Amino acid sequence: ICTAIWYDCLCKIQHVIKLPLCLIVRSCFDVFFVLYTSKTCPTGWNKFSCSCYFLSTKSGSWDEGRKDCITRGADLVVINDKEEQVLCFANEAAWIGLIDKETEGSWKWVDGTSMTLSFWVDNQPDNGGKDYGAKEEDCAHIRTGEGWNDLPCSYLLNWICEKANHFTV
Ligand SMILES: [Ca+2]
Ligand SMILES: [Ca+2]
Ligand SMILES: [Ca+2]
Repeated sequence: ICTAIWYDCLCKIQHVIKLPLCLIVRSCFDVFFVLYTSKTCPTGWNKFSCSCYFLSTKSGSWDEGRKDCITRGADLVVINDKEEQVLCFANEAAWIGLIDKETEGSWKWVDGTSMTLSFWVDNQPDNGGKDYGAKEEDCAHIRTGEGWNDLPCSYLLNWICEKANHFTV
């Protein structure tokens, strides 16, 4: 709810100062108005809020996906809110930047933040890698038109990169 209030606030501010601003809401009272670095995203990337997004056409392990994103000046997507979650629904299941490799059950984003808001589908994460001949499931992916599931990191999926399109705060 507070996200909607802040977005409304952003609209009003923009009317006054006429600068291309975007809004980063980390929590209700942890909010930044930041300036876009560019009005557009690179070809092949989708613009949404303060970031640009890229869905890979290839598939690979979670590590391969992350490496590819870094090569593109981005990283695997960090899903910060419901709007971003909806945006990331794709026709392909895809890796996101969320892992519990370090400590089982303690999910962390690639930007170093802990997972607070989550969109797991029912009965996930189950760390049930045995179904795939692996020991564990430590990498999260977004299912087609659904929420998240954990899978063995070596599994081959597409991936979603996110590139910040604003000056850092
Ligand atoms: Ca994000
Ligand atoms: Ca796990
Ligand atoms: Ca699972």
